[in-house]
Amino acid sequence: MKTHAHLYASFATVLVPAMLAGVFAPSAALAGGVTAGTLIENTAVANFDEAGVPRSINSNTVTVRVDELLDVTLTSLNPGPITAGAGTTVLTYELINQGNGPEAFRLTPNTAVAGNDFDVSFRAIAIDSNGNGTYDEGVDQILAQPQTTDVLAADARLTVFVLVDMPQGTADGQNSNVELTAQAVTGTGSPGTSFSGAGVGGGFAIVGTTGAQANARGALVNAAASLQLVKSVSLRDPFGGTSAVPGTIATFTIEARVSGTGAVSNLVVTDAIPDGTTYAPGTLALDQAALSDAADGDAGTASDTSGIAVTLGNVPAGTTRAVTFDVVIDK
Ligand SMILES: [Ca+2]
Ligand SMILES: [Ca+2]
Ligand SMILES: [Ca+2]
Repeated sequence: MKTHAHLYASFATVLVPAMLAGVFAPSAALAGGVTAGTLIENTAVANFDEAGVPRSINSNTVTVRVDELLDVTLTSLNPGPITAGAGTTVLTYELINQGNGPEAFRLTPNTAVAGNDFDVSFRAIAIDSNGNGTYDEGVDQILAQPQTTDVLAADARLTVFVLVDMPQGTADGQNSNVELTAQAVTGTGSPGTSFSGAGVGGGFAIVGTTGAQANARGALVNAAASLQLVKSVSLRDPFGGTSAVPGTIATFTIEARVSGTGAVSNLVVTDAIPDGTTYAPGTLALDQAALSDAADGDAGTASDTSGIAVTLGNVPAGTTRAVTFDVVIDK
């Protein structure tokens, strides 16, 4: 150690970045250490007096080229399970090239993680081309299979999106995990495994402590809204009773009950006017507020021939909407 300390103190050690010939750029500390391909040159100096005259001689120079370390980390950027509904869900991961040289990484998704309540279907892997941290359809690049990143510089970070689709029939509150694996394209293996000639400048590429591969898990929970449609009828006969005779007014109530989590969208309730009855004009109502029979600005239409239709649109879970209308039993 003393010898080394002396050599450094005498400026006999110089670092020559092979990639940037002639340019010495003191860089921030790299995760992977000194940049791959760097030449570490070392010349010893001896000072002495010869017959009272100060003399100095140099040793031969020893040159060591720094090999390339292959290391990678991958983390999920979703702080907890993503609440996912029908359609596509985006999980976000961050890949960091922890090596000391340029490297591309192969990305492999696994949607069938042990313990899943259900498995999502894999759609695509995209990279955050515009670097804003969120997935932008049509802007962020979808990777072709086999999904492989561009070559990333040492210490470069890349935000990766995994797009998955919710299978139909998944119950509210069910959980699923999606695992992403990143592997150095040059090779993976136990730490210390070396690939001759595969490193920067034709040097060795050596697998680092991460094994040159990493995986991370993102989680999602299904927020499913389910719809129940319940129909009931009450009767008022011409005699003040509740018998079903010609002339009896039948009031139908259709309840749309949305439960679970999330919402249903584009909800439209329709009903035909039963044979043997006639629609009682002006009786259509939604949650006891009258709707006009005409197709106009409100949510409802009604006629004897076409029946009733009420547009409810987006209805959040935990909501019940009630549509009512009257028919008269034909005489
Ligand atoms: Ca490389
Ligand atoms: Ca983006
Ligand atoms: Ca209307």
